[in-house]
Amino acid sequence: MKNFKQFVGVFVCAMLLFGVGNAAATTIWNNTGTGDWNDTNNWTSGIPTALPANNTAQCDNGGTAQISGSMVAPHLFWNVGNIDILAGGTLNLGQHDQVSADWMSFLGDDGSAKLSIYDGNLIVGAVGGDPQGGYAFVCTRGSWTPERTSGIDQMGGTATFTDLRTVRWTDDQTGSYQGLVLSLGPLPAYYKISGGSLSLVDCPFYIGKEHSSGPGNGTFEVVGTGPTSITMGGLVRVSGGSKILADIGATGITKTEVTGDVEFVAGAKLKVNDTGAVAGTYTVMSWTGASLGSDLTLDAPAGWSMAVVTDPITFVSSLQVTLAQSAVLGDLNWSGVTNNQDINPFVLALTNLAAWQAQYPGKDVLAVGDCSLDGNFNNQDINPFIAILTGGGAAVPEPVTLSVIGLGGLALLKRKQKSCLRP
Ligand SMILES: [Ca+2]
Ligand SMILES: [Ca+2]
Repeated sequence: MKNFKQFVGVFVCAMLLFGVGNAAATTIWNNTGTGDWNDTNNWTSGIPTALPANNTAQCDNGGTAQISGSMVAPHLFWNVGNIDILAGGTLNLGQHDQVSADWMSFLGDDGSAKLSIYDGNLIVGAVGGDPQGGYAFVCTRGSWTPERTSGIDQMGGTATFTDLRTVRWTDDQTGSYQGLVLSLGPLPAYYKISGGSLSLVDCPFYIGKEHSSGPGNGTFEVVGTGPTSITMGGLVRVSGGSKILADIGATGITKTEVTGDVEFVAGAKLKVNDTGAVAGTYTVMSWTGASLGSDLTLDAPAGWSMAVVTDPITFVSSLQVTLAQSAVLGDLNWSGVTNNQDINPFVLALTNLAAWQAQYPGKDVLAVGDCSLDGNFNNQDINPFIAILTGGGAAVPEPVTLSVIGLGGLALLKRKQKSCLRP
């Protein structure tokens, strides 16, 4: 009873301090299918409004809220469900001018959730002076139910996180984790951007954040399919369990700039996507007035090697890596393995080298085609190529019938070439 009295006392004091009108209120999404955010029937207590009314928007039922107008939610607690920000839509979570006020938690304690930005706007922070807001989580520590993944999938539009940076937490965390946090601890979370603009204004970005239960498991993935601009102002820290997937060399990424420190914690990965890789030297990130510290594990696609050009420890103005593909003998289509898929490219290279080079620009035909290892690529390489394909070399197993058909074509080619060579 004593505790209860204390509780009542605290509650009454709180009511006196903040007033009934300002008491926290929650409105819960009750549509298990897909519905309009701006439809009061989809909420238990009405459409979320700016303070001081409904200041928490919550969803636990797996439904999808679509936003096509200008909507606000001072707090977002989307445990299980989805939010789609459509063309012309804006979700503004910047409603406070105080720390620890703007926040969103896609996982909370109960599940997984996803926010998709199609062609609208997401605003977090951006109200008041300095500081302007609290923090933004994708996947919190919550209760440790395994196999939950939450994320943001940005295909266009804008996402802006402003000045989420001030409060330090000192419970079982290491230092501060205010800012945009992708995964706090081992539960996976991601931010995938394939178009639009992502801006972190004076806001740290934790790609994974170490927790007492383990390293963070965040993935920041940049896919170069549309015009994409990424500006990260503040610390960018990639935890030992997390990674940046960079589709480097891809078209469409117009700007990637970091203006704060970059830390790769030991074991953190920079991984080049498996598709669309092209050999060359790339600037993965560029920044001003900052240093890149600690360790970095490079992880290239199979058959490729990646090396840091610039020293990741010393102060540099950019992080550059070279990407090179290792040659496999007989791999005429540069897929990383030699199999029957290489027969047609082999025939093409022998009969029309210019056409082969047009199909595999920048590739060295000798490196893969000189199966006789005599320094030339010509019909003398046909038999050694067949030997590799049929198991005489380092070829991978393949369906027998396909091989026989392909090899029959090669044998025909061989006869033709011989007849051409002999007048
Ligand atoms: Ca191949
Ligand atoms: Ca040769």
